Amino acid sequence: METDHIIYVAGHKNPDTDSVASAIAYAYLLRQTGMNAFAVVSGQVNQETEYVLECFGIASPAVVDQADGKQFILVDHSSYTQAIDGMEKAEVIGIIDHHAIGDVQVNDPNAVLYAPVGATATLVFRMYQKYNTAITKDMAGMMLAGLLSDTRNMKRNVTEEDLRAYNALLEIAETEDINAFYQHMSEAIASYGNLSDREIFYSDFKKYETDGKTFCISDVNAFGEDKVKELADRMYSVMVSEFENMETDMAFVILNNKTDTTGENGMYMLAYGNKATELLDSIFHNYDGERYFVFQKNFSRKTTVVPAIQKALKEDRI
Ligand SMILES: [Mn+2]
Repeated sequence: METDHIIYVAGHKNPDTDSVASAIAYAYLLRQTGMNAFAVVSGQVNQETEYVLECFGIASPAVVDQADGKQFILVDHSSYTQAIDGMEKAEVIGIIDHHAIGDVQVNDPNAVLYAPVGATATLVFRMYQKYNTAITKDMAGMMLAGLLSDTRNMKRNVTEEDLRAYNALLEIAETEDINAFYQHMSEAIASYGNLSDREIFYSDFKKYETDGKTFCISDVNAFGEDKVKELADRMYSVMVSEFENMETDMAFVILNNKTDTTGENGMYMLAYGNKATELLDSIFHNYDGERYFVFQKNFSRKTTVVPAIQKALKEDRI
């Protein structure tokens, strides 16, 4: 069967720009090496990714919402809770990721690349160098966008390797005003177009499991403290009404204040579910007693919030 020879390169559910850009750029690289690889997404891309794709004249990858029986390479995730449905019954032949190592099984350990860099795009850039393959202008632009998106304009979780990738990609992509480009990306992601509150809530939503307990975190953005607070209340309503559907023990929302478009200001968090508020307050000690956790600084879900919650759950703190 011909379809047996297609290798799908896919990022996580509720795809973000790094996830989509990495899938596109890595599939492109694999095709240069003779593999029949294609980038796919689990669902519609977000507004930021849409803007970036349009900038570089690239079509949005096809949607694959059932992985069963297909062959995959995963980028930007490695756990079944974040993978396309049916991934347990798919064959995963490779993983490239910068998150904590997940539970997806791969037969060949050499086909797995994990490194704690700022973006998966940096690791895809590493693969281009490994295969000594020229990077086209549009692929450079995509990888650059993935890097900017995950590192909030090179302000967060940036390693030496990210910086090297950034400088090389910037030169190839010929992006004239990188700060303006990032500002447009930020505006796109915080605009949410015509999305309903429920769609906003699920636009960057991830599920985690620690010691048999599950928790979910939705990561959303708004410009300015007033807008953050308004969006926080709307997201709280969604969190409460969707709680049963999430099949989780605890739910959290991170609301980034994107006032400073070259980076980010503070953030809010919300918690709901079995002792979720108590757990979060035991970590950050900043619950306002009613609804909000208020932070002067912005923290990364991946490097700060998730590890802190996992640690608290492991310690059986509540
Ligand atoms: Mn990423």
